[in-house]
Amino acid sequence: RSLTMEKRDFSEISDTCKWESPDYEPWFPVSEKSNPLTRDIDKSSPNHIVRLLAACDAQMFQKDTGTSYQRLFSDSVVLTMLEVARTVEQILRDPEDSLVVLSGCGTSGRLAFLMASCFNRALRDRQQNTVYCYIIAGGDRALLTSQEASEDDPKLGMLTLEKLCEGKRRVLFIGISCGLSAPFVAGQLDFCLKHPDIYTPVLVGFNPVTQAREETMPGYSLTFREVVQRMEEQRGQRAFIINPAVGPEAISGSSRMKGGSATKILLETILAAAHTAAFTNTHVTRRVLLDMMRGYERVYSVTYSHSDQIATLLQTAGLSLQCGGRVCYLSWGSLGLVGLIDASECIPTFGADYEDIRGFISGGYQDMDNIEGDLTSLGSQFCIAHEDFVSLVLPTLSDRDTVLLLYTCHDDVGDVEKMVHRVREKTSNLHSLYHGLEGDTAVDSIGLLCSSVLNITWPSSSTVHMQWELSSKLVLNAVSTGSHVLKGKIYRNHMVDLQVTNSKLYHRAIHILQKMSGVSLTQCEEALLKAIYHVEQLPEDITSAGVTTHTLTASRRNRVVPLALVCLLIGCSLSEAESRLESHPVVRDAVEACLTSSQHLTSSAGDQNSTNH
Ligand code: F1P
Repeated sequence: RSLTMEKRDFSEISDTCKWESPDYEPWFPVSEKSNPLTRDIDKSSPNHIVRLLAACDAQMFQKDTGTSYQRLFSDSVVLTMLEVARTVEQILRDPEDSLVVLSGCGTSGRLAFLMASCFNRALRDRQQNTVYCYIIAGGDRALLTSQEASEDDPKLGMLTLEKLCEGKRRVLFIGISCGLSAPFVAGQLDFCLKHPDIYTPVLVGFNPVTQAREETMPGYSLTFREVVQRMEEQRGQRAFIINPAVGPEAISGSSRMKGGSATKILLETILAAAHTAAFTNTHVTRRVLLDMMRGYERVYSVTYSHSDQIATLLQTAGLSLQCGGRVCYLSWGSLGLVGLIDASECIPTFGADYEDIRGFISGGYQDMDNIEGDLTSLGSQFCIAHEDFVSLVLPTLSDRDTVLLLYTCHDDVGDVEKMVHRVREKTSNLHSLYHGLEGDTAVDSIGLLCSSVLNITWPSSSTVHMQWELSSKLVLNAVSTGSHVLKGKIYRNHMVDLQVTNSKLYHRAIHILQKMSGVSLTQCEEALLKAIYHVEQLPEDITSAGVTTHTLTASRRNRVVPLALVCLLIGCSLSEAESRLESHPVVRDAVEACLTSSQHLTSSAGDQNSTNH
């Protein structure tokens, strides 16, 4: 191996642990820090992007390194998981008037839905009553679109929970907020603490409790951190906190990636172990939990052992996006939900159009089994069945578009084959991700019709379908993130053109501006507000308005952060910034052009801007 390769490997190893140092971006919680591994991801090749994503994902499973951070496999984390699993086990043994509620915002709410559906299905298969419910801020439409404003409403969270649990005797409430930050979830946790006779709250997130959000919430007296402190006082008896650190996201703050994967790993481990114990008349043990989590670690390794094929997919999808084409995930079974979730997240994460990356699930809403049922009438964005694909997308499909099939050996291969033939009439840019079982000898007639095939073989187990889901999530996250990186949406490892639709994203935007421009937070906030309201001077009624007013206005505007950034970098007016952005439609190019012209490149774009914090 060449010396440069070895040097790079060495620097990757030291970058892997760098974020754990107390001096590394100390003003950010782990979930918002930028990952030292990916600082040049925006300039990387498809193969290297996959390698970087694999290195970031590996941080999820890193063992305790003796720092102040607890990790997935830390004793304290596993012990709390054990206690929660035993509580679920008790509910399964005596389910009368009891509920296990999984709740969250954005990705966390989508995963709550995915897991509640999966474990209710497992109960139905055993002819048992279902006990799981999900809550997602913004209701079912948030499963497919971004409804981030509801995330900021603690009272709404509380009322939704109260209504759902009316008349129940016992409720285990699992609130998921990767950043320990969503007001919607804080309101629910607080409500549980106030009604300990019925509710036991569990918080799942990926920051230490000392990094829980401190900002006040509209119309609410407590901060997230104060709610967490109250939970800590009850910890281990009436309240549980599961919060290992999994390292910063590959794209800063993009908690749909590791945050989502780790949520799935932790909660599926807890729930699956509780099911096994309750239905085999045993008890959940530490070893069972550890074995399952190690199983997920193997899913990670097996999936990324196919890095070359993942890179091919990412490159193809990137080319489609670059030339105005579309990427469609056509999935069968529960992989359909994974596809829908990944695709829908591209809209808020990358400011993508819903047609850029779009998911379709074989049986549509029948397969979804969501509370509010068929949402098709809400608009074409909510048309998710394969028949919708056939009527809305297929007629105009061409080689510019990428189609990715996701299916397993449990799905109706005949149905997959029919779809393949229809797609092939329009494009040869067809790829497949297939999960099979060891000993599976079926002839791969579908693969023969695809330009690339990613076949993964798994040992048979009762939880293999959940492993397929995680594996598919890793692949799709890599495809959607990597293709947007190739499209030029990312600068360094920041998504600059983010939608400023809630208070977390508002503050993230200000910090990105600060990091890129090197000027004070106050100046950055002013520039952001000018871009949001499209004014050159800020009148009193804007400066005195609350963040909710700002985010509501921002949700109706495009490219506010790039606009503010250009203004800050070259000290120009909004209209000049607009024309500069027009001449550089790729955000990364626009930022670089400004940095070069203002000679900020060496002095202000670095990571050394801490002095202004
Ligand atoms: C919830 C969330 C994310 C989404 C975006 C806005 O975050 O909706 O899922 O990607 O960042 O916030 P959290 O409460 O799980 O930290």
